[in-house]
Amino acid sequence: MVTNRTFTMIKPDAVANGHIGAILDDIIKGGFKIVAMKYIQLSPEKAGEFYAVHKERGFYGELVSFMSSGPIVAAILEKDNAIEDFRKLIGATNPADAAEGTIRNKYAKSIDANAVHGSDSDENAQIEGSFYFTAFERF
Ligand code: RTP
Ligand code: MG
Repeated sequence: MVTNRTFTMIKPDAVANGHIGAILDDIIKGGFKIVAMKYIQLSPEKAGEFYAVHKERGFYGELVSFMSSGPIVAAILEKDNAIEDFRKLIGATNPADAAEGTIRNKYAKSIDANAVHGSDSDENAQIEGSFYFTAFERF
């Protein structure tokens, strides 16, 4: 398994608010290389499938409806220590707790509309990347 990769989505709020360019710029300046990328809108079914791990959580319904509410950018990123470094770059889940200068601090409005996703483990990065991209679509 490739372990120096993570998976991200620029969520519907950040896309709608015009932050795709700024967020990609932060990601690239943060030392990440883009190895796959697409602009896509999830159906509620596909969003539910992606977030199936959160099915039992109280926020699942809202999360699925939010994530299917508009287009997103999905990407696989590469860097040494990618999982941990990317979560540092994006900041805490709740933007109110996100450190100064992080992507969520700069571009997120609420815990639901929190601008970006970042994988939480090598295993999930692999699963999430494969949800969006075939082997042919990755470098
Ligand atoms: P993500 O997966 O989006 O990178 O965020 P995360 O690991 O920091 O958070 P996670 O626990 O995986 O939750 C996934 C997304 O669900 C929303 N959420 N809402 N209302 C709540 O208490 C709550 N908790 C989580 C967030 O939008 C979070 O990004
Ligand atoms: Mg997560």
